[in-house]
Amino acid sequence: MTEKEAYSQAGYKHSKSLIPAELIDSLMTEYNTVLLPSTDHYFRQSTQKWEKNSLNQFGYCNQSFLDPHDFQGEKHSKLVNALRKIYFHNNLTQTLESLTGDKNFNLMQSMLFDKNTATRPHQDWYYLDSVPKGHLVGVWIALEDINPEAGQFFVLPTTHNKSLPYKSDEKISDVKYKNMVERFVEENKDLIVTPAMKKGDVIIWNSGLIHGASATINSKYSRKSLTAHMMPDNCQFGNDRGLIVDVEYSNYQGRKYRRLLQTYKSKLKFTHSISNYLSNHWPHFYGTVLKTVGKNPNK
Ligand SMILES: O=C(O)CCC(=O)C(=O)O
Repeated sequence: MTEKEAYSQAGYKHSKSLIPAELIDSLMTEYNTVLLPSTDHYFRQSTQKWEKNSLNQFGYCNQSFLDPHDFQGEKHSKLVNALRKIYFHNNLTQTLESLTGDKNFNLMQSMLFDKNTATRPHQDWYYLDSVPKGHLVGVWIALEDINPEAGQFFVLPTTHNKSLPYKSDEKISDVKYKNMVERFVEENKDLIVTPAMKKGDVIIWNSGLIHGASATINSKYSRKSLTAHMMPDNCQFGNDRGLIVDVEYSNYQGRKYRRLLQTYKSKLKFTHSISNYLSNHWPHFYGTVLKTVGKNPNK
């Protein structure tokens, strides 16, 4: 079986030593000197809120950083550059192209983790995917050798072929959706694979593959890692709940990344809190309100 066939069958691939250590070291220098001590607000994927860094007793940032590839301001410029060198590295680009057969991958979303946040299992296509579906890929990059007690990234091979039917409230409330996926994982524990990740290793997965992160066993261990979601240029961007998004791109050395202009505004903090509360506690009411104002209720 070729690597491409194995990827297509399992829905993921663990590629060892793909990202050179010196690129990771440069990124970590910027992380430790600029981002970790920063007192700015950053938007957090895990809480969907703008928050300042909160550090645990071992000095690791409790929250992940969303879309650091497009952080604004001079103070972030070296960090942003170090990230783009990793995300657009030839080794990664070539691996993506040879596994999927797709070309010209654009960077649609990124995340940086200092420690495990025990991400609940999900399929990416609920949140973001190519249109037509199934061409977006997830990328997980180890920025250090990951200790098994840190809490580990896991996948459920072959589940990218599985369309989990959403009930109407699961389609709007991501908490209810994740409860449903968690029940599936609970019933299919024997499928779980937890690759042992060393610094520079990468996992690549299809947007339909169920994945998540296990609980932290010992919080003295960090779990420094990056993720990216990348999509071939010839697709539209959206999700499998019917959303299609107009994307604005910027360029980095001939490659395209989604322009997000992540800058904190206190009004946005309030708006995000309200919409999160409503979508998870009153999904049908929230869906009706959004439809009334002409918005797609599926985020
Ligand atoms: O690293 C993690 O904890 C999970 C990341 C993830 O699920 C994703 O990027 O889709």
